[in-house]
Amino acid sequence: MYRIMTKYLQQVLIIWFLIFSTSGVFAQDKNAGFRSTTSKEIMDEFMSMRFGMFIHWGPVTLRGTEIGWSRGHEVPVSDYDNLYKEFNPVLFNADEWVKTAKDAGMKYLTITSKHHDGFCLWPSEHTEYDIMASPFKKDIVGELAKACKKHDIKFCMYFTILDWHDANYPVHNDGKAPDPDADMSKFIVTIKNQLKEVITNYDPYMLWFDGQWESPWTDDMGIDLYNYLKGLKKDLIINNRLGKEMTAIHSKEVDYRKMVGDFDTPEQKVGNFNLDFPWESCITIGTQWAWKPNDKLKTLQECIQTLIKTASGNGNLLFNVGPMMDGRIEQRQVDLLKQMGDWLKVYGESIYGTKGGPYMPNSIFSSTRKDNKVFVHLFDASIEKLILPAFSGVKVLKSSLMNGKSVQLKETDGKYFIKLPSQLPDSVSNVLVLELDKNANGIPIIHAESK
Ligand code: JFZ
Repeated sequence: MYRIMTKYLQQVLIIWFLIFSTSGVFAQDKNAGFRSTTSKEIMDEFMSMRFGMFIHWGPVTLRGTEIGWSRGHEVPVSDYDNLYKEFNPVLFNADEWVKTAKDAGMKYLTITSKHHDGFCLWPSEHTEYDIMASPFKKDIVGELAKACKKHDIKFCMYFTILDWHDANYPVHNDGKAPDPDADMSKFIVTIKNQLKEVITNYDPYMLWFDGQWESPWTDDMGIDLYNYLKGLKKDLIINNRLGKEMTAIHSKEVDYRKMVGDFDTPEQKVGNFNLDFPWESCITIGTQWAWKPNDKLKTLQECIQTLIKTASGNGNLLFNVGPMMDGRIEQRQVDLLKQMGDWLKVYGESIYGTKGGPYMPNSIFSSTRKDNKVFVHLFDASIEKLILPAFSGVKVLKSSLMNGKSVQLKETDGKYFIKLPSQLPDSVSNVLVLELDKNANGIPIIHAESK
């Protein structure tokens, strides 16, 4: 009797569990409500571009300190919040900026339309704190959108969630507790209105959110905003800084199922190899996001190899410049970017439209692949020979240096022994091309030693 009872109870429990677990009562995933609605085709197109320009700009360039963060720190709030009255970048030329991006081989551009300091670079009907209140009075965002269209560069916008300037947003980066007089629901109405305004006026290809990590913002608000925006523009691409889960500057493992958005955003570092979830690293050309006088810039090799390492991990690079207070991008930055573009003119086939792998990146080389080619990127020009694990079931028909001669490759005991010429064709970064008898995308990932 007791046995029959427990058996019966068991069955009831199982049925009960089946009903309620599917109806969400047991759902543990706090973001079970989120589903990216951006198609694979749209994301594939975005990821095939590989290289974009990030631009951090605003009145803060008059002080040369970091955008947003220096407010109330290096620059007193009373000074920071009045800088817009002097912001008059008379040498701003949207065509010049977009041409700089184009000459660098970049395919898209993302402008900080509104950063944490709350100042809007476009004329907004929903705030007084915008470019029309400055002596400049020109629609920077609008001019950039137009120039991008003209030069066939995808136009994208950075938009911060947190706004330390808006009285309705409860946090002000001043170490104080959230302001009880602030009104988050009013604040959300404002940002929804602003986002509708920019989508209507500038038709951005992608929106790059930020500043969602503070306590007033929740994942549910992020999901609601994502769905609202996709309702306004179905194919809009949206980064993952609408929800709390992100790689950013952290080195913890992230749970991709918890992300709210279409792609991850590792910050100031090359993202981890990932063939499943799209990602884009944002990295500065110098040490600061906004313009810094006499900033230390990356070397040309660091710039190019940052892009190579990103593509090798199957990600995009959003490379940041901070234009000066007069509206120009520093000449030495323009020159560096141009040299990246010159390298890409020769080696672009090994970056654009490729996938990462099959070799996992290491300190000596990394690889990308497309159709029946594997591109092995060699980080050091003094390398003389290379031993690589061979691909199984695939034949190498030809091996050669891109922009150079063919090289000798011998296969023994499951390894390729490659002899490189003493003089490699490129002084910055070289590419060895392996032409295969099959499509390279079918090759499983290979962990190769740094030898
Ligand atoms: C954010 C911004 O604050 C920064 O100014 C820049 O725009 C960058 C692209 O994004 O950077 C962050 C993001 C997250 C943290 C710190 C800075 N964080 O989690 O501590």
